[in-house]
Amino acid sequence: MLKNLCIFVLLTVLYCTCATPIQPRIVGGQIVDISKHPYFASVRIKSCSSCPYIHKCGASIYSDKVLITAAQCLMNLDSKWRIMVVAGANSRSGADGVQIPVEKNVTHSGYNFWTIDNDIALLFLQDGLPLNEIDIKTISIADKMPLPGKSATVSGWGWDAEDGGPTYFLHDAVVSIVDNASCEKIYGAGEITNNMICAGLKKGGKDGCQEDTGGPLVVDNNLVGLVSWGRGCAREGYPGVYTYVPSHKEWIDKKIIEIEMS
Ligand code: 4AZ
Repeated sequence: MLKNLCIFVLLTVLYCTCATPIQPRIVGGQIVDISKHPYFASVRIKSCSSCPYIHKCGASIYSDKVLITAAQCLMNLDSKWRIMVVAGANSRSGADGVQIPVEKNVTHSGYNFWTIDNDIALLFLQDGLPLNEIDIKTISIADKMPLPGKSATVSGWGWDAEDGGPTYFLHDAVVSIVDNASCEKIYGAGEITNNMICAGLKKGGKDGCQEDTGGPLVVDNNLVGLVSWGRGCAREGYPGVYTYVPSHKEWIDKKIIEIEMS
């Protein structure tokens, strides 16, 4: 009888351990396969010749040779440090996916460290990405501001909580667009510029966080935002603030022509 009870208890413990769903990631998100976000890429940096490349930021594939990320991601990089883009990968530090070195990067000249305005940069790859219809694809930039309340998806390998840690597998979360006027009321007059867009849930719980920076916020399959800043991560009443990419479309296309002609 006692033996049966022990076996029952053991099986119950085993069942509970194995059947517990994998902890949600980003903050309040879920693990997803890269084929759900084939435009997503990781920006990895190495700080010495024998150092490994380490994930730093997210990025979006705009063409086979050009990616869009946040200006923050390229700040304080020593000229000797090397940047690698990894596309088509599911793991944060594994060897899966395609790895291509960055040949040149361009930070928006209006990027302001204090106000985080114009938080955008371009990465030009040494070789073209092998685009396909499965897990390495380009994304177009949205041509208008999504309506408040519209669902938007943020993805990345960033932290799973404000005081949490990085995640090994790619994850995403669905948040809602918050209009700029409401967002400005939350963060203070003048804090939310026309180059920013906010998204989150009133009750918090879902958000991008550290090391999701530069990664895409997508509405109806178009790129709307880049993870940029916010008060903490996923706090109640504080949406995440994103670089509003459509306001930089002209700058992006102009820079690409300029660099590709040079
Ligand atoms: C960060 O530290 C950071 N919740 C990124 C995104 C957000 C907050 C902080 C938005 O890179």
